[in-house]
Amino acid sequence: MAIRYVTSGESHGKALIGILEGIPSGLPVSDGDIDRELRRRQRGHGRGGRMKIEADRANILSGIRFGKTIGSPIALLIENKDWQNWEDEMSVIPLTSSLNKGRNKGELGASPRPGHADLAGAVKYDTHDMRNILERSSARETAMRAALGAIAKRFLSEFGIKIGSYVIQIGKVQSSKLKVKSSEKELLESFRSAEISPVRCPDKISSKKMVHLIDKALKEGNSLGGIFEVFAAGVPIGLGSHIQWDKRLDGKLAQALMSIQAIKGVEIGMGFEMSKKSGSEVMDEIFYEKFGVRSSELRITHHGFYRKTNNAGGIEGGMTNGMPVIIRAAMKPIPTLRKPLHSVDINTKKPIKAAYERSDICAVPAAGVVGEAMTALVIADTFLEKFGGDSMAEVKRNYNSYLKYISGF
Ligand code: EPS
Repeated sequence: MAIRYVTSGESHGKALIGILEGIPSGLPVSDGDIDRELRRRQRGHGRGGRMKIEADRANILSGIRFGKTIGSPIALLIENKDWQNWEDEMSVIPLTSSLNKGRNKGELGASPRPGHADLAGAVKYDTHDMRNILERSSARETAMRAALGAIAKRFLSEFGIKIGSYVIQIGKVQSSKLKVKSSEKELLESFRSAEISPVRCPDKISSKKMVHLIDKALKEGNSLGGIFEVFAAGVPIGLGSHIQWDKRLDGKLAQALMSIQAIKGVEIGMGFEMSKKSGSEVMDEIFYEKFGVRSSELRITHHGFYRKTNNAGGIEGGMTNGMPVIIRAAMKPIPTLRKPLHSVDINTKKPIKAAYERSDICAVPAAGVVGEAMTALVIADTFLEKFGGDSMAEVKRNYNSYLKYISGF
């Protein structure tokens, strides 16, 4: 592992904190780079009232001097603006009863929400106050992942690697652009279209249908999930390795993506669909052109080998094969529902309706942005494992020497 990071913070606590270690010295990073990603994560039709309260901004506490990394751990802080409404409920010190006036705000009572961390967490951490669990299991934490991922993206951009995402399904509405893409041009076009869609979906007609579906779910007190696709374009051949289970890049990406709140499935490239087809239908045939592929339809591979299809999603044997890396992640519908479901009172053990507190209706567009961050952190880590150095100049020397080597392979 070349880079490591941790986050801390509760959804309605004072702030989120993140520490990222292992980024070489000499990388230009500004709070603007980070805030741009934070803003992208906050958008998306279907977010609840909370996003009107927060305007996430990163406060860089350490690791950056005069606009560049110095090789030491980078610490970030994102304030929770909503905290001022929860000071009593989230008090660090014990409250006297006179201070305890806000105690019932967002009271979950004793009714765990099906699909949420409430019940398993309460039993595991020995508490009947499920706020102790939900505050940390909340997807609020993903704001910090987006912030840390922004630094990883900034690092990768120095090597021409671009990470993006778009939504391909919300509820039953699918985008018409489902085929796994092989060309960077097509990926970047989809990305650009997604950036101006209210649901981050590249095609306009499906976007409209998705917005309509979310509005319907809102009226019905329901919630929706969906699927987003993340890509990493410009990735060199040979990141990750076949030699050990925990060195396989697809395994690392699956864990990173699966760790995002509410994600229930991850596919690489054609994924599950591949299992229905015969071998000859899905393998990406290998072609060669001496000076690398220059066509705008196919990526410049830095070496002569290329594919016309990308069903493998850019990964074979746990290693990048030079094609864009494509990952899909499926998000379940948000479990907090105005339409109450059956649950059991954890004190009386009697049937009860599940609690409702303010929540989002659909957060798939935001989850895609978080997926980009997690992908960037994994790719940056494997990249540094291979081309590692303490300064950007050293990493660039190592990388350029590899490019020279593969061009003559
Ligand atoms: C979340 C519930 C909602 C979301 C929150 C995740 O927050 P609240 O309970 O304050 O209304 O808005 O997401 C964020 C705050 C965020 O920044 O993404 C949950 O229970 O997971």
